[in-house]
Amino acid sequence: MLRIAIQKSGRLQESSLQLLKESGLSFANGKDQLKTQVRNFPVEVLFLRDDDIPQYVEDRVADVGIVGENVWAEKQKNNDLVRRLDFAKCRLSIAVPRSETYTGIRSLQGKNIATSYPVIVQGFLNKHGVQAGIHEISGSVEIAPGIGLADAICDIVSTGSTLLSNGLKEVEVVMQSEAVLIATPGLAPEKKTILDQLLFRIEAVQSAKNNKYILLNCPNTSIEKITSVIPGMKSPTIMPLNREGWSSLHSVVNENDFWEKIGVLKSLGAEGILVIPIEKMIA
Ligand code: PRT
Ligand code: ZN
Repeated sequence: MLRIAIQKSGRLQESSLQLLKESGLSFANGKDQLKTQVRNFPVEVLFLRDDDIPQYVEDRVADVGIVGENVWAEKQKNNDLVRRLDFAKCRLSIAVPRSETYTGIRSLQGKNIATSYPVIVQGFLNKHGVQAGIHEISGSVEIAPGIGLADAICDIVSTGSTLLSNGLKEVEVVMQSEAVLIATPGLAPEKKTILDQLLFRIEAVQSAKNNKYILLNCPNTSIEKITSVIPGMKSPTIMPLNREGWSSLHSVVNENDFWEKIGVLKSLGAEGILVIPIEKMIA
């Protein structure tokens, strides 16, 4: 039995549940439950506050957990980062009042920085040889300069609109973050086997999200060039069209360079291009 801790409510909750469900785990989401048993896989899901998850994983109350990389880095618990999960992407940044002149990290020398991430901020300042005061606060960090509590803040930024509406500007990115799967080091072999099976499934879900199935018609003379643009998993499938000199070509294309490749395919004579989502992808 593997115990997985996820956030009880908040920004990580929905995507964490979705990832487990897309990995084929079936369980009741019970809003008021502390834990639930997965019906079709040897896993128990615990619902906790995100800040508590690294400690619970260190204490082996949970074997693995899903948290923001920022929380993992701040807590410095005995946790291995097993995999990045590609959701809840954000950055931890330093911001100062917009009216302030900022010429570089040296501008922070002697200043007071309000943050909920004192460990990460201290590490960042040390790395750059800057001495500044750190004022730890647990919430509403962005109002600190406005009420005279600090000269600068370090907080999570996603779109930047919170900084903007508080008269602040982002001046340093301290770290990029996304949801990560963490695990207690040295899992028992039985738990490790279950985790490996789960990771296999997560990988299939993630690859599927990052790729699309693509079908197109092309003149036979272009098959070779098109194959080099979209080689697919092993190689594309080619089927003759009921029209002399033409084929239907099926392959897989990555989400990241999708539009660029479509342009190239069109210039190589591809027509009738269909792009279809993939549910699971196993290499
Ligand atoms: O109750 P619990 O302790 O479990 O949750 P929490 O309130 O501590 O955390 P929660 O749910 O707010 O965030 C969980 C994790 O989501 C964080 O640790 C990050 O890893 C990640 N994440 C992703 C974010 C954001 N995006 C985000 N935008 N966490 C917080 N924010 C906040 C930020 O603090 C700021 O107030 O959103 C505001 C900034 O957003 P923009 O879009 O205005 O820039
Ligand atoms: Zn929290």
